[in-house]
Amino acid sequence: MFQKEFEDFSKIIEDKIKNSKNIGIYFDSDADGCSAAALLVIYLLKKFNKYPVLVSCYHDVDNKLIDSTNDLIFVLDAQPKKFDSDNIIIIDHHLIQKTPKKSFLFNPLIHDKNLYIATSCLVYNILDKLIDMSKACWIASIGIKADKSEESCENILKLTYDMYPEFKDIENKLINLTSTSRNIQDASIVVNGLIECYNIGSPSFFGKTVSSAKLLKINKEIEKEIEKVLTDLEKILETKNNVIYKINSRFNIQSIVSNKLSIIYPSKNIIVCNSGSNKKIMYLELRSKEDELLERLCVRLKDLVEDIGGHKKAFGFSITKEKFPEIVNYFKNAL
Ligand SMILES: [Mn+2]
Repeated sequence: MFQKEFEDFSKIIEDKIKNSKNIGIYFDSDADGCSAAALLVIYLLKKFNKYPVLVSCYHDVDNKLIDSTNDLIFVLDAQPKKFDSDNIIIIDHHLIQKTPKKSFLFNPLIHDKNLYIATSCLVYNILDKLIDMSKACWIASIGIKADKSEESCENILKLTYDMYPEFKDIENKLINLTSTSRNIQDASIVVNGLIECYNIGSPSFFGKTVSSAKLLKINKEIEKEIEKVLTDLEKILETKNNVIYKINSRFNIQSIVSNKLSIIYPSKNIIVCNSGSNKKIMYLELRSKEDELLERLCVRLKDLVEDIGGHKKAFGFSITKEKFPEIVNYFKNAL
């Protein structure tokens, strides 16, 4: 599937890279985005000896792109809404919100809206047309497994289990550690950790190299912090049905915390807020069993928020910090 499309797109990529000096990779800070970025860096180093600028994005690609000085920009596992230019190459598998006029976009949904293929699998297949990527198959497999797209990426998974039998025993640990990217401000540490292990020659070094060991330490800190916040919130939720709670953590743990709470308290309305280490933005996570409530709130909130996303029972969005009091007031009245 897509062999011709992979090949055509690989030619565009190679041609653009050849004519660029300063390359930036903007990637979604989750396991799939980080794996995709690591694969692209490996290719750039191997073939061109070029090391790109790495910028991780957390629903804020457009905001990050404002400051870009790169003459070639890759956007992986995400898509800019405002920026559209012929020096932007997008590889993504999320719903296409706006078809770009100038940017180069590879998204399987263009061809078939029922296809589900992880971005790391797409990047692997495209780059594999240019150089042999097989040694890096385990990196693609992390993204594939984390995004649950095993069905459409069987070949890469099979290759991984054949080439790296050690992968099977550590895959959950790898996915968990790579997913720490979701909780930290700068996920390039995850990408670098993957590349370091690739250079040594085995995924089993993940957690032992400079970057990945640091990541392991951060991961433990995050787990502790989640536990502490959960204990605090459980006390509050025992007596209240609607809660707006602001976490003061430098890690983005609001989504994990609210997911766990919504399982323990499925009938309560829970809003968890946190800025992580972002100076301007506040992230809010809503959990409620009342679909209508969420829908109503979201319709009303559209003009106030920077970014909004999710499904019926779980909604996440971001606002600029100065709007926080207004939003809290709004919720207090609406709940
Ligand atoms: Mn993805």
